[in-house]
Amino acid sequence: MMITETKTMLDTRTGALSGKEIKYSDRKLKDLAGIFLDENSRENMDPETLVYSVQSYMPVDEGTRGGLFFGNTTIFPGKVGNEYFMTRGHFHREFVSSEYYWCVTGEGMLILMNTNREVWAEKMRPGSLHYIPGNIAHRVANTGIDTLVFNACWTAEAGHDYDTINQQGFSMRLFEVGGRPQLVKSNR
Ligand code: S6P
Ligand code: ZN
Repeated sequence: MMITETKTMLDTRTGALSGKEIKYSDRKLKDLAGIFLDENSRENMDPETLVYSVQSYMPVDEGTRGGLFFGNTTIFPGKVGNEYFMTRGHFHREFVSSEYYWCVTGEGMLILMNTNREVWAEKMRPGSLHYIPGNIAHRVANTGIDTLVFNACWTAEAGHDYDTINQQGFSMRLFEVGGRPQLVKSNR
C-alpha cells in the first residue's frame, strides 16, 4: 500500500482549514438584508463590513449517501443595532441529517429552533460541543469582543433550507440587553 499525505489540513488551534479543495465564502452586511431585525441600522453601516466567513470541505458530491462535510465558520464581533453579528441560520432539507458544531475560539451562542418555532440556546466557548438534531434550525451569534470560530461536521445528504428562515425568521432573537446576551421574542 502506498503511504500518502492528506491534501487537506485542519489547524486544530485556530479551526482553519487549508488545501486546494477548500471552498471559501464571505457574508457581508450587504448580503444579509432582512436577517437582522433593525434594517435601518444595517443600512446605515458600511455594506462591505464582513460579518462571517465560511470554509467548507466537501470531498464528495452533495447528496452522497453516507458522505460527510466539514466546515469552519468565523464570525466577527459586532452588532446591528443591539443584535449580535450572527449567521443566517437554516434548517436542513433532510430532517434525518444531524450536525456537530464545536467552538474553537471566542464566545457565542448557538440558537436553536424546532418546527413548532420554540427557541432555545446553548452557550459556546472553546471546547464546547453541540449536537444539532436534523430537524432543528440553527444559527450562531458572536457575543464576545473577539472573533468566534467554530467547526462543523454534517452529512452530505443534509441540504440547506434558507427560505423558511428568510421568510419567517427565528421566533426569538439574541440582543445585548443591559450588557448581556438575552433571547427576546420576535415576529420575524
Ligand atoms: C452547514 C453548517 C455551517 C453553516 C455556516 C454558515 O450545515 O451549519 O457550515 O453553513 O456556519 O451558516 P449559514 O446559516 O449561513 O449557512
Ligand atoms: Zn447546518
